[in-house]
Amino acid sequence: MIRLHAVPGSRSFRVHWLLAEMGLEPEIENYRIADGSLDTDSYRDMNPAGRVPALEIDGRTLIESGAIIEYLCETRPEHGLAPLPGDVERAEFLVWVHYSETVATCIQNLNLQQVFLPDAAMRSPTVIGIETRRLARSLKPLERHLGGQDFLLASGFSAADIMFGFGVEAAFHYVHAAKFPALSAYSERLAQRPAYQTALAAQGPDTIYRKDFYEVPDG
Ligand SMILES: N[C@@H](CCC(=O)N[C@@H](CS)C(=O)NCC(=O)O)C(=O)O
Repeated sequence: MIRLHAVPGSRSFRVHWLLAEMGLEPEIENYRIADGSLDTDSYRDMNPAGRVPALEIDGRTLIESGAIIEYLCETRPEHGLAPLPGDVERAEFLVWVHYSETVATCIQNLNLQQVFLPDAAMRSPTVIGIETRRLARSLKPLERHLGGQDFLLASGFSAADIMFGFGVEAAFHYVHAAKFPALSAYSERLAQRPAYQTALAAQGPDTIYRKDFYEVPDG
């Protein structure tokens, strides 16, 4: 049994997508952010921080999307979705897997300010402006990198693209896709993958964003 604890549109999509690339179909337990469903004793027994994803697999419960991605690639190497220790691209793979969290943290801070605070008066235009600039700055080196090759690794698609690709799509709620043409093309390339489509259809509709784009408010 493989069970994924998920919020549609969140980092749990990374795990769902990787499982689909491996031809694995998890049972899905869906939650919502900010409705208290992650804030229960039984969920915190799985993920003490009350976050998604959590993945029940191989008789254990794993948390942290990056760790889950690395674990799945190492325990299921036959899918060839990551360079393993000793491979010349291993170090670069690990850098991109973890850099994806640098990008995701900016998005998470913007989600809190722009989506989850219940009252507009609680938002800080200063913080939103700073985080939007930090997000754009963290994407710029990727824009250059992906202007020259189709995927993060020169050898082709890998699980690093799953870690990062999820963030690129979310980032375009806060930075204009037109300013990042290589990343936009990359995001579309990833979205065409059959496994991406499978996971997207199975996860259910995004429950996070209510608008396509969130401008930095005046102030
Ligand atoms: N580094 C963790 C971050 C997990 C995380 O923060 N997930 C978000 C969704 S993308 C969440 O569960 N947020 C719920 C909350 O902040 O209450 C990972 O990669 O799994």
